[in-house]
Amino acid sequence: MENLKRICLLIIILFLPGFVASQTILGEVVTDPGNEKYKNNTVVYIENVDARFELPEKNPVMNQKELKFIPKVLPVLVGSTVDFLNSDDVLHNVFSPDSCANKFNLGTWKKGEVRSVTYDKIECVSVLLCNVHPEMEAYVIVLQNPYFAITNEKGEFFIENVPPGNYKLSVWNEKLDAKSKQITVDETGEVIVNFQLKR
Ligand SMILES: [Cu+2]
Repeated sequence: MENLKRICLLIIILFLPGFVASQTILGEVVTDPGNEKYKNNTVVYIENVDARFELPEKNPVMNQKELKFIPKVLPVLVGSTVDFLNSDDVLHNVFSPDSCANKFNLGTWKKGEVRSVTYDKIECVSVLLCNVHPEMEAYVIVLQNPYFAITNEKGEFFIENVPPGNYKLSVWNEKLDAKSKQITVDETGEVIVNFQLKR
């Protein structure tokens, strides 16, 4: 009997970490009438989580295809190296004029080639431009932790596998702004948060 108790206790201890549930934060961003087109591509992110995070195994990619940067907005974990890829038959360039983090000019290169930049300053917004095509523009948003999401065309977002805690949830949008919100993620259920984006 005593042995059985011991075995049970051992099983509980071994599997306990697996029972610490992680939750989803979800919701949508809404805008004033006339600004609906900006709902898309809003970054929703937790400002700070007290932990260190592993970088993703694969570098995030910013593509240049059909004379556009794809994606238009790329949120990344701080320390990430972004691979810039040219998928067009024409030459493209990538440069960033903002001095906030990573003022750079990667030069001009042809199809299939990749050049890279490492982003190591938190909450920095890096504007990306191409000096061959002035209409091309995109953004890299550098974040402290991997708990971020980007809204779809309906303005919806999902941040998954968030550990329980109290957090400040913020948004970044190319044209609009919204107040940050204090949220609590506990062990049960989802957290629903909506944002009103304004000019
Ligand atoms: Cu270009």
